[in-house]
Amino acid sequence: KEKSEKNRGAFILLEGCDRSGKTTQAQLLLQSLKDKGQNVEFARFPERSSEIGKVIDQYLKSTTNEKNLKSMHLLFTANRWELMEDIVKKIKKGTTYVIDRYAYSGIVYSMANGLDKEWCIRMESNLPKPDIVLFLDLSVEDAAKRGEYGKERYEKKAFQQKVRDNYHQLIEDNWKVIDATQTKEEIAKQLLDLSLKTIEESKNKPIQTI
Ligand code: 2DT
Repeated sequence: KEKSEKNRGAFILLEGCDRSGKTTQAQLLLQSLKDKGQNVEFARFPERSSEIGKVIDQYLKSTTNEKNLKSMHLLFTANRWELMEDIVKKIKKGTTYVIDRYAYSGIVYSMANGLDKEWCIRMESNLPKPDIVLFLDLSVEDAAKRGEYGKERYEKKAFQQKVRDNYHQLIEDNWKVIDATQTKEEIAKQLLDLSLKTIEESKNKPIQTI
């Protein structure tokens, strides 16, 4: 095994529908891991600041119907590739990454737009695979109770219902389904415990691919 893969960091992913508390929990998790002395960084997808990210940002903010859904899907995928090279380098050197959304968001949102599941999955192949997927699961009714959805293209109840159903079709062995109706503190504790365990268990394992 490559020397650089000894004592690597972990790739911890948070996924969930809009309003599942994912972004809040990602920040809490980042801070608690730091407090535990872990070497940890944060990233999110889409990363809207790159050239590709700017196109994605415009797409998400517009509400006119998009005809080139496959090409949009590939831009989201390209946005992952453009960041993951550096992220993997750092993981191999021992940095743990907490990432907010990734390939699975790509698959479930594109499927909700009517794209074929197998096609979507195929387009994500060979990307680095997370060591754990922390899926914050919440019914669309409970999500809607948390206040108004935002104004971006996907922030509508019927669409979110599809997204949630699609997530449930993707659950694999490395996923943990977290009941997002629990208190913020309860969720944070579960995420921290699972993350610390994953960091321990991933240390000397190679990074897998999707
Ligand atoms: P936030 O920035 O609020 O998380 O919303 N999305 C995301 C896709 O359609 N495809 C993808 O590959 C990814 C990563 C989910 C971003 C929105 O973009 C959607 C919600």
